Amino acid sequence: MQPAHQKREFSIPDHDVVVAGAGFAGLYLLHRLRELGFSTRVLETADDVGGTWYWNRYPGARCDIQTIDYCYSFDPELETEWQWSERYATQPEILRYLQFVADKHDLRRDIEFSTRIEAAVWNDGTSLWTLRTDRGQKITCRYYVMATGCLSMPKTPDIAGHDRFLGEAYFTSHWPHQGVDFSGKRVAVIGTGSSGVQSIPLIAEQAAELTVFQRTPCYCIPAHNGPVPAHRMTELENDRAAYREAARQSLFGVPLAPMEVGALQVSAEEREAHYEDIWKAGELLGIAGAYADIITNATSNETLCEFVRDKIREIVNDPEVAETLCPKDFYIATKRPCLDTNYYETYNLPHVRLVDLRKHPIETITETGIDTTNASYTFDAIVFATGFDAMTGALVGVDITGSNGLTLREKWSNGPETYLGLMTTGFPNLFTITGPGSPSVLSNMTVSIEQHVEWVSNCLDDLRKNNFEFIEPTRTAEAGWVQHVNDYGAITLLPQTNSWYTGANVPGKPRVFLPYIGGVGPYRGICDEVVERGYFGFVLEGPGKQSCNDGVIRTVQPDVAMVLDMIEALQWPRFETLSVADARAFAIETLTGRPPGPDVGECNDGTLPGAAGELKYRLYRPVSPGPHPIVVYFHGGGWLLGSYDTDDPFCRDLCVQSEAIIVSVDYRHAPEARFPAAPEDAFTAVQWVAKNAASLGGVPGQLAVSGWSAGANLAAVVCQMARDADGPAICGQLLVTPVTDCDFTRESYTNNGEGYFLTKALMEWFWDHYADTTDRENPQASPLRADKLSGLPPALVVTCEFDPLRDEGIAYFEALQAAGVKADHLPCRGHIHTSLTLVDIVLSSADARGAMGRALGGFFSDQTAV
Ligand code: N01
Repeated sequence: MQPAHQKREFSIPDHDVVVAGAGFAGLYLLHRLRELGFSTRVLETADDVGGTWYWNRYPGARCDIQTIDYCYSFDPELETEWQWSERYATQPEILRYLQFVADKHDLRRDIEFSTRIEAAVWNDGTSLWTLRTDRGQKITCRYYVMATGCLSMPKTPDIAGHDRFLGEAYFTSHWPHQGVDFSGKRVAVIGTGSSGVQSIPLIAEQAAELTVFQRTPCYCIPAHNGPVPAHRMTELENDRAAYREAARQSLFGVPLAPMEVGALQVSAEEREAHYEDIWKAGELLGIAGAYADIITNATSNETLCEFVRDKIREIVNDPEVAETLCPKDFYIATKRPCLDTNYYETYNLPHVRLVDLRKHPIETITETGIDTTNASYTFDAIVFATGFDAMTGALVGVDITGSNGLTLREKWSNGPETYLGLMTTGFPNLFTITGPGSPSVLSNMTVSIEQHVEWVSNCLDDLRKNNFEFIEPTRTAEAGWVQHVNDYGAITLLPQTNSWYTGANVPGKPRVFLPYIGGVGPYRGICDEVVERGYFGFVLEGPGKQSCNDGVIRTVQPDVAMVLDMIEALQWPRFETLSVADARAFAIETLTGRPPGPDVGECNDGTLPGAAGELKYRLYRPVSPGPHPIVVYFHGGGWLLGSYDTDDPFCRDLCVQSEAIIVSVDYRHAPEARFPAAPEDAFTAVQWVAKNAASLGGVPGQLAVSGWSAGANLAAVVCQMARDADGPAICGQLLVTPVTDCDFTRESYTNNGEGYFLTKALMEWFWDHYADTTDRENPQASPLRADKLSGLPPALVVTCEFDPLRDEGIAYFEALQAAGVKADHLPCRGHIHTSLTLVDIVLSSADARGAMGRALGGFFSDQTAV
């Protein structure tokens, strides 16, 4: 928690709130804040309302979310007073709509047009923002809200000679109000993002010649503009309130049911038919939501990429042009796809040509045209559709100085840091509408804007009601949120693509995945939870008072949270409430339909002699030619559940990652065979594998052990038994979230004993079935209790932050180290006991699995067999 400001004064400002921008966000904010009785002033650079729809007047400018969704929902009257003429309305119609809203609610009287905020300075002495405008005004306010839009700061042209051209030069982002007539002209368009794709067909209709300069092709699907589809209109009109609420709770801000299956879980024919439907439907969100895994699984994604490429090849007559228009180096929906009208068809026109800047980059713009590395082109007009300094450009474009004298530009020099995309530490009482770290551009903007406007205005109302006049996020909360935003991005393919989502389109901009991809409904839930928990993660101050409920709002990895949510939704019974037989049956049932894990070279089942009868095993062999080192693996399941094949995807993954043979062996289970049956079997199995290494395709002497949970307990115990029995030689132990002790009092049991799938009660149940209390302290049950830990093979101990077993895993690692054993610890932040074995489900554990594979490889290459 930050220290309270000792003598915070709260001077009287000119206005309670100043809002920058009179687009969708600024207009609604003004309306809302006025309703709540805050004196509010909106400052707007343009000479009228509209924001992005004021500036982007290029031919073909339209929304790419259906207009019945891309509109306000706060005013029930407005819903019926305004009728959209088209499914995707044009810029003039959307601008008229915003003007209509401004008139209806008499908003203009509190908007100062043609006024740009140049600087804003926080004064700690008065607890006010002082804003300086380009008209020389100095305005003070208690709260300053940036409603400046995510795509409002055009990218500075980064093409040599861009100011040399003596003909007509236009920017799609600042199009002349009177329009442009290209008739009879030779025109160049640079850029093939949404703005280029929308304007190119219409410019081609007028121009004598059109040359498109393309650096990166985009994926487009046809908009099929026209009337709003009847079924959507009916849905809306049947129950407007329910429709709007569904949008608010949805992933992208449009009430579309999410797909639950992955692209590879259906046949190629079914997939193709589904993609045809998406192509015919003409809906942008249909692409990102085509299948549940389209933005997380590269192979799934590629099926849709290839479908769109085939469409391009069908439409465009010249195969070479078609191939140039096919995106090949990024996954679909990892940057915003485009909705088009006749875009690809335009390249069949005789007066339209495409220049591939990947082959021949622009060298310079000249007085008369454009020179690439292999040709000189002459033009009457050049259109720059080169995009925006997105999400942060407009925010750091104002010279904003916070409480510690740091500017926002300086604070964000390595990328934006926000709490919820709403506020940033060091800049009290400054709010950003749809700021970086919120769903914003990954959603229907109007839904996200309304949610932020309502959150901010309700927040100001709450502050006032409680006699607070100061709000600022804590560093802990902000750092935690930034981590969560990054964690979410990392389980998708999006951060891998060069796009304006990552800042990669602007030279020198730090590469950070800017928006929050957790979905608008879940995000709304988080923002509401923050309020319900007393503005969790914020410092609130008022005359003579301060409050702070500090912490991180989301700590569990996002995909782990989804697994936990799914378990809760399916109302899985708690294992410890079942009979052992039912628990075993249910454990098997939970494996149905799980992803199979990666392919291995070979997978064979066999039997080997255990301590008291035969044991089954499954052997996984790498694809590469052998012989290979061998890892004997013991499955998890609390010594009661599971078998040699239940950790199948995990064993496959270990095999692929380590390039070693994995032999997953069974062992007798409790309660039928209680302690010490399991370690006896485990040790016998290791002895047998060591002896038969060559015939199994292994390298004799290159033997490691591994296991997960109770299996990791056995792996650890076997290492001690092998040391004490003078063999077999084991060159490494990979212990994944091991049980190492029978003590339930460690902090991780207290903190993580409930709510993270493996519970304290379940561990007690396992121990009760496995071992008598007198046996539990035996090192062959609790390896941490061994008198001697020296002389053991090198170890990697993997622990998960939200695992009751975390601290005993750490204790074992520390004890090994203290005993001189070469031991490493891999702590997995935000993970639970089961995270690592859920291959292709918990994608965020993939790096840890890679590290485990490398560690196994390291055991063998070190050849320090003990
Ligand atoms: O900008 P963009 P946009 N030399 O960044 C190229 C929203 N929007 O204005 O990818 C040569 O997507 C650049 O090439 P590359 C929507 O969210 C919505 O079109 O950097 N080329 C790219 O092809 C959209 O995503 C609508 O290799 C250069 C293009 O210029 C976002 O705004 C309509 C270059 C820029 O594409 C931005 O779209 C319009 C250079 N130096 C916009 N620099 C709707 O439909 C850049 N390019 C609602």
